[in-house]
Amino acid sequence: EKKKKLDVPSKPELATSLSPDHPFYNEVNEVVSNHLRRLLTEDQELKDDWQCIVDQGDLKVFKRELEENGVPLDPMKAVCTVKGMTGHEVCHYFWAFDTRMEWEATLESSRVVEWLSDDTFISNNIIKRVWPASQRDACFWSHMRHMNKSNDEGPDSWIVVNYSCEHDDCPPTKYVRITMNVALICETIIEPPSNGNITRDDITCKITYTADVNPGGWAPASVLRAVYKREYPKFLRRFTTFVEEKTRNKDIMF
Ligand code: 18C
Repeated sequence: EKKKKLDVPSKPELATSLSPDHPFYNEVNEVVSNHLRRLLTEDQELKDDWQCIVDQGDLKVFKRELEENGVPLDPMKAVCTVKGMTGHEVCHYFWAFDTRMEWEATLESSRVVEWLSDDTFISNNIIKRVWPASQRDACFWSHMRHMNKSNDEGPDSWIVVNYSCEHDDCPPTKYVRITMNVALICETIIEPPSNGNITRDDITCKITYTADVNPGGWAPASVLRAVYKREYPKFLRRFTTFVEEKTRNKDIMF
């Protein structure tokens, strides 16, 4: 049976509201494009050197073991499928600063350092201490954008990137500074209902999360790997449950 063409409510096309003269403009665009390029080679990567460390069906976590001068740098990747929410909603809540502490269990505190535009801000995040390592913090920009589609049939996609940066109002003086390149990419899949009226039951979101984190100095690899294996799936469950609760009785944000 031929699928009926959907009447998905239109939304304004968003590129970035960051001005092309902004000092971060080139970096933000470059980092976003690199993530998209990386996503396109995903299946190949999963076949080759990625190792699956958690498989719960709808949620899988992969890693690649990597160490530099004794510092564990294992790139992490997770894929997760959730029903009842759009990629726009999932990305919105991953990016939104005002609700970050409601789902982030690994942070002790978080503060905005500077807003660069209405889709990009810099924050300072103090991470809970993991014994026996010293306490860490991070300073990164968070950027959210809608991805332009190459054709009308493909899924609607959004991306959020959290990428480490330096800022005069956020010197790395008190804690060990971690650096990272994290991306959350979401695709919305809509199963067309026969009556044409889309409800949350017709929506599935495919999430791809990648995290390259440098713990910024000595950290015992075995402890870190055990923490990652436990914390990444926990984060995805907790975060997606949070989005589900936030969106449950609300209009769908396409
Ligand atoms: O992406 C996530 N959150 C974003 C918004 O905050 C953002 C943050 C990313 C920081 C991630 C990584 C922190 C790694 C820290 C290394 C610390 C080294 C300590 C040495 C240990 C031996 O992009 C979601 C991030 C989900 C992260 C899951 C793994 C994090 C492990 C962090 C350790 C702190 C855990 C404390 C938990 C204690 C529970 C009792």
